[in-house]
Parts: sequence; structure tokens; C-alpha cells
Amino acid sequence: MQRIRVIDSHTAGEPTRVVIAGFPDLGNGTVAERLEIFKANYDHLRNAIVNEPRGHSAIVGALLCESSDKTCDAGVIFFNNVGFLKMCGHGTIGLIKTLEFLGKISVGKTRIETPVGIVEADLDAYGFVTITNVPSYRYAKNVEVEVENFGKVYGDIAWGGNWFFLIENHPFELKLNNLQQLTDFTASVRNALEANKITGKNGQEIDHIEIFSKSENANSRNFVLCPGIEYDRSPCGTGTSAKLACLYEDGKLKEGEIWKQESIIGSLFEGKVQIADGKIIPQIRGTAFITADNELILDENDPFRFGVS
Ligand code: PYC
Repeated sequence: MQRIRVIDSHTAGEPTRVVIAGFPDLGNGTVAERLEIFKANYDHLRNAIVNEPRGHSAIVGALLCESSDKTCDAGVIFFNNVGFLKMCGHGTIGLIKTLEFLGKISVGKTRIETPVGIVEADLDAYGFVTITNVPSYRYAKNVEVEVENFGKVYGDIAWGGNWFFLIENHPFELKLNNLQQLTDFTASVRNALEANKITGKNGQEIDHIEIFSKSENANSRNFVLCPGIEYDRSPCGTGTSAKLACLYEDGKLKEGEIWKQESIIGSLFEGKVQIADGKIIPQIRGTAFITADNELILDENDPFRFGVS
């Protein structure tokens, strides 16, 4: 029997499952190198950890590992129901609250190596975590794409630790009752981007679609489609970072000004940007709650021990 210890949490409604023990050794390389070893050799464990029968398609996994960068306290590799995330904002908040739960950190700063750079997380005395994300930017503005059944759609392509297509103008009301419609629309946009070879920098796939509306409680409300055609229950840390970069570049947000981003379920993140060496550095503030301290068991006699799909 293989046993994998995990701590579950949710950040603004979005689940994170942090793997703290029982995962095979991925060597001593950088976190980006370890990600490649994970992808090549242990995809069955990704499936076993986050998907049915032990999980469900909205869980984001976070493999806690050692950092190769000596200035960092830990490394992390994020994964989901279909593959791997480059960075994950809600997941980083979940990771910090998990490390606090385990007694490994207390109030103060933690530096984390991710496959796309170093992220700093500051846990405050009220239990909130502020992430200082990787530099974020808009790559292309007002890009037109013809979307089957929906016609022409316009959006910005931006990097916030993952690649996003951000759409302001669309006919949909952002409420949970419209989940199917919102999913159909954003999934169609994603397919259209792929079909038309519209990508992020260096041909990188745009695997997150983010649409916005007005909010009664915040500066904006969003719906974010994640790569596995699941929606983010949180306002999405990397998605909010991409949004902040666009707002700053449009002159709609000043350095240090607070932006409140509401999710489709009504949960909130606060964001702001700092400018350092001409780069936009988003900061995202939110909290997470621990929901389980578990040991996953993979029984060698279980035909579905690596998942049902
Ligand atoms: O918070 O960055 C995020 C995120 C990405 C995918 C799900 N959550």
C-alpha cells in the first residue's frame, strides 16, 4: 500500500490539496526541473491525488518540495484535474495556511520557489496571506477572435503566473445559476484561441479564460475558466494579477491602490501593484481554511487506485 499524506484547505471557496509526505523523490534540481520529472514519471499520481475517487475535478494539488534556490524556504508544484499549473495564487495562500497548521511557520514572510519564479507570501496576525507574485504584464490588447456560436469576441492576453484571455464585453450575467452558459462560452473562447493559434509569449498556450462584470461589493466580479474546464471558486490569484497588470497599463489603477476582486461565488481577494525595475509586481491578499488532514491510500489490489479516468 502506498500512503500519501495531504492537507486540504479552501481559499475563498477554491480547494487546495497540499501533498506533504509519501510522494516519490523528484531529485535535487530546480522546481522547474522537478516539474518535468513529475510530468514524465508520475502523472498517474497526479490523477490519483486530485481526481475521483479520492478527489474531484475542482481540486488543485500542491506538491510541497525543497527549494533549490537557497533564498527560499520551500518549493511547490501545482497540478489539477488535467495537468499542471505554472503558478497558483489561491493554492499559495492554501499552502501558507497549511504550513501554519503544521506548525512549520508563523506570522511573517515565506519565500517559495515555483516553476515560473519566486513568490513571497506574508502571513499576518489576522490569518491573512499577502502573496507578492511573479512580475505580470499584458502581452496583447483588444485581440479579436471569432468564436463558434458566439461571433467576434475581444480580449486582452496577459500573464499573471499563468496565461489569461481577459474579456470585459460579453452578454452574460455573472451568477452561479448561469454556470453552464458561462462554461460553454469561455470553453468556446479557449477552443477558438487554440484553433486560431492565438497564444501567449513564445507560443505558450492560453489556458485560462477570465470574464468580468460590475460588482456590488467590489471593483469587479469575475468568472475564471481553468484548464480542466472547471471554474475557479476563488477570484483567482494569477487571474487577478493579470487583471491588475492590464488595469495598471491602462492607467486605471495606480501603484499601491487597492483593487477588490470578487469571484463568481462572492468571495473576495484584495490586490494592488508595486512597480520595481519597471516591472508590475502584483500583490494578492486573502485567506484559507483547513478542511482535512488526511492520508490517501493507494491499495495495489485496487484497479482504480490511480483514478477512474
Ligand atoms: O488562484 O491562481 C489561482 C488559480 C489558478 C487556477 C486556480 N486558481
